[in-house]
Amino acid sequence: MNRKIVFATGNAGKMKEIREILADTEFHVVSMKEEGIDLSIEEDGVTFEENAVIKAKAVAEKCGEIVLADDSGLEIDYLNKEPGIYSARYMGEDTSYRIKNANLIERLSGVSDEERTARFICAIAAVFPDGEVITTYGQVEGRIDYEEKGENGFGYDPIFYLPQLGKTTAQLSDDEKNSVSHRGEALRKMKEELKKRF
Ligand code: ITT
Repeated sequence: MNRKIVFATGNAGKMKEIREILADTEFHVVSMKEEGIDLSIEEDGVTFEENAVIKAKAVAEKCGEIVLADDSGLEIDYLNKEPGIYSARYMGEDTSYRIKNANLIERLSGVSDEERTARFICAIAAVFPDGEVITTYGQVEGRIDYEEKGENGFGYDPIFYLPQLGKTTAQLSDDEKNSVSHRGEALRKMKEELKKRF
């Protein structure tokens, strides 16, 4: 029987990508909701890694499975790396990304291409049933676009432009995004760690 991994996320956009990236493993990946775990977790760490570990440990306390968590976000250099670890909470958790994205574009009005640099960052934490905790990391460099483009992905994807591809990450197919993204990189590293252990 395939070994189970519980993913400690309530974000459906992340979960879709995680399932695709881990599809070629022996693991059966379920969300915390599918595992029947309903938790609101206070993310009070000061780094992506700390918050990923906080989420994974909170769910690991509720089940005996391997638990993974993703903490990620967008750093914009011109805005002193805002929204950073506060990416989900920026302008309020319930504010639509139409509004958040429009606000970030507005805050960069008049700013040149060279100064619009930004990156998506992702830390993945794993808590194993024996208590071992490890993290992996991924990032992808890009720029903040001048308008929203594309319908795929989620969150800040419509304004995150990849100069080398001439597209925002919302204009990429799922496979294309996963092959270049912060989450793809961090999860591929985590797959290697899982292979060493199971
Ligand atoms: P969980 O904590 O339940 O996993 P969350 O959405 O609260 O869900 P985070 O605290 O890690 O997750 O916040 C990440 C935010 O960063 C996310 O809500 C998006 O706004 C943004 N983000 C991260 N990865 C992204 C991606 O691939 N594309 C677009 N936006 C992304």
